[in-house]
Amino acid sequence: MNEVYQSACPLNCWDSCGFKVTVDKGKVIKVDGDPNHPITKGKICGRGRMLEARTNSSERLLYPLKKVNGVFERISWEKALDEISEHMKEIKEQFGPLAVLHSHDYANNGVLKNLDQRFFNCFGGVTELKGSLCWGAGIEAQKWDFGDAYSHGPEDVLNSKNIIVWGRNVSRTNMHFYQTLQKAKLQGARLFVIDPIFNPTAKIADQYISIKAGMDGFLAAGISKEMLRLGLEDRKFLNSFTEGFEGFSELLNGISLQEISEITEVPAEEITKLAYIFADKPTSIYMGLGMQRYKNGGNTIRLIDALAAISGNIGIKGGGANYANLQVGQSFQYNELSLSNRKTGQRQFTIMKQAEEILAAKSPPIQMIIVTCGNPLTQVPDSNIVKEAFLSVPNLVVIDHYMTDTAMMADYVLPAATSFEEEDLYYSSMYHHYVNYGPKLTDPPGEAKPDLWIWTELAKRMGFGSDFDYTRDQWLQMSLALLEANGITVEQIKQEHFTELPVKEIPWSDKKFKTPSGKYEFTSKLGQLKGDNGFLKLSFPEESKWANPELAKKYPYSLLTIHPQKSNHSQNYHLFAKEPAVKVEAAKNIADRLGLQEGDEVRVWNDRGEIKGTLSILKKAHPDTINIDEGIWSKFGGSVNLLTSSGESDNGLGSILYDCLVNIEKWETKTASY
Ligand SMILES: Nc1nc2c(c(=O)[nH]1)N[C@H]1C(S)=C(S)[C@@H](COP(=O)(O)OP(=O)(O)OC[C@H]3O[C@@H](n4cnc5c(=O)[nH]c(N)nc54)[C@H](O)[C@@H]3O)O[C@H]1N2
Ligand SMILES: Nc1nc2c(c(=O)[nH]1)N[C@H]1C(S)=C(S)[C@@H](COP(=O)(O)OP(=O)(O)OC[C@H]3O[C@@H](n4cnc5c(=O)[nH]c(N)nc54)[C@H](O)[C@@H]3O)O[C@H]1N2
Ligand code: SF4
Ligand SMILES: [Mo]
Repeated sequence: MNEVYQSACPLNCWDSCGFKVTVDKGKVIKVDGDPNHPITKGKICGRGRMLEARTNSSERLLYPLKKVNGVFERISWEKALDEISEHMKEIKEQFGPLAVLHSHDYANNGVLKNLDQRFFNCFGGVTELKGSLCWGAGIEAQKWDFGDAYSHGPEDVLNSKNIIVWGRNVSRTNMHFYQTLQKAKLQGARLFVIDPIFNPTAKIADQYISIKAGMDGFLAAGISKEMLRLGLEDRKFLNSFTEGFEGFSELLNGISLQEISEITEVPAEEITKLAYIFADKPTSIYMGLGMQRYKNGGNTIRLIDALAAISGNIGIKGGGANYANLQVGQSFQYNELSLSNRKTGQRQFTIMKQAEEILAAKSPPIQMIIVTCGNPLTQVPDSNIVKEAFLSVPNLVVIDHYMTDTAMMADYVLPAATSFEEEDLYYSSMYHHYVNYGPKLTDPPGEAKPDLWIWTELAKRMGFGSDFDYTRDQWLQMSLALLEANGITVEQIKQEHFTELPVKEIPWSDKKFKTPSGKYEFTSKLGQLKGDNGFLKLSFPEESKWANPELAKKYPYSLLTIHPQKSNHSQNYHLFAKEPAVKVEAAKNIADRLGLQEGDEVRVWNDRGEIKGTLSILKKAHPDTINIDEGIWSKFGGSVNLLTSSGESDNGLGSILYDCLVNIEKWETKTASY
């Protein structure tokens, strides 16, 4: 008999959907949306549905594996865990705990996935990763401006007169927001989409603004400049609640509208028109993460924040510089879960430069890498160096569901349970503020085990087993400690399947900011504390004709590597019915210039690497723009990160994945001429 259970999507995504999962004879057979979920209301995407295939695929890792003479052999859990813990003890003894690197990302939004940190802290503290490939530059930017990165509640956009979707691929990456946008439009809101690619959200916009990749900070500055020229700024907000406005205004005086138009490749009249739109309040900005993955990414987000401030669209209904919603994650108690006070030492590499740092590390050298919830060989920039670095380390342990490109390089591969095979709570700090319950619905196949079981077993062997001697309920209770006062308990969430977290619907409505001055800071004191002068800057992407004309001559095209429609990063490609292949999407002007036709085999390259694929012409993309979706495995022609740079954003904490110049040529002709 089939049973249907309420559950939750674990994937790293804006939407954090509620699920209805059908189980038949101990097997998940269908994943659907939960119509009772207040935000996601029964609708889910293909990636969510594919979790059924991800759970049941015959390619799942079923047993621990050890590489012997270059070949994987099955090994018992006992032996694998004994050997790994012995290696860890030896390494700690000889080199200290920092000789172990924990390389991870956030492939699973489960609260208890963070217990990996507890394990490593109890070990004495390992080399950790800081910053984020995903949203790091923008988070840091909003901390400088507002004191933190908070968004409005998901329904508040219905109060906006004008909505600016700025570099967010809403219909593909944030489907429930797309539905709310459609509703807002029906109610009369005007929608503007700013993006180098004419994406499906642009199709429903009242106006699409096509922009040169990486130049959004200049556009925001241009709109601010026009607002000041036309006297459209919100003087009351500026005078009462901000600091450092004079510095910003001076910056704007140093550049003309004409120059801004030339740099952004947006006509001056469009910039002026946008100044009026921002003055016609409330105007909300919904930023995506694509546009801050550039060298100037921090300043880009800061300049957009500054525009929201000048126009007085902060802390009001229907407004906001919406980027991330860290209030959601801050509801949970992570200090006690992670036991950070157990660290005896600390060393951090940025996630972007982990490979270079591994290769350079001397005191101590990296002797072991443990990879959890991440696939660095595919997802971390500059794959050739990532490969070299990971292969240079004597012990590589990868915990995953599948034999990924990273797992292929490992010395030990440990098979993990999927979200339907263990109990956890799921939330995302990107969009809405509900936490969802995911019960254990089935047993893992073969000998696959939950990550938490693996940490617990390793902890026992390492001599800190008592720090892991808790039941799932106790762990979950620990994570909810801060919420008890609001009456939120494990029992309640289990019963109700989701719960609303006590966060502000309209952040900053009291105009009390979390900055050192308590005001909105155009000149950031936090930035100054961190060694920057804190001023807003008009700066270029690292790889652009403005910053590096020589490079731009050799590599004239901007390469974006945006998130794929049907896969969450690298997680689904191997499960597609049709074998995936690299699709190279290029703006029409490139095809016209080079005489390329739809369907041609092309090569895209720069000094870091090359990739081959099939050309698809984008009729409406911004000139000189190319896109190859990220996540594709090497066996299918990837990864796109063979081309990307491991540079760090201006504020040090973000990636510059889209700050990437390339060239392109037809490939068939090339092979024929050899
Ligand atoms: N289908 C799907 N959905 C996902 C994911 C997935 O892998 N697949 N991943 C999830 C995760 S982890 C994240 S972080 C989010 C990301 O969600 P988004 O921020 O929506 O995704 P991105 O693909 O990073 O890029 C968004 C948009 O930025 C545009 N863009 C790139 N460069 C620029 C620029 O310089 N200026 C402007 N204005 N726009 C630019 C791109 O053309 C694209 O339309 O999506 C989540 N949702
Ligand atoms: N070129 C380019 N690169 C990018 C991006 C881009 O836009 N362009 N986007 C960046 C962004 S926004 C992000 S968030 C990162 C994502 O980077 P990653 O998180 O590394 O990517 P994923 O492919 O989602 O997942 C990594 C692995 O985690 C495994 N996994 C899933 N759940 C679990 C679990 O519960 N336990 C364990 N042990 N493993 C699990 C999956 O099987 C998968 O192999 O990629 C970044 N890289
Ligand atoms: S991947 Fe995102 S949109 Fe799709 S089901 Fe999961 S949370 Fe929902
Ligand atoms: Mo991400």
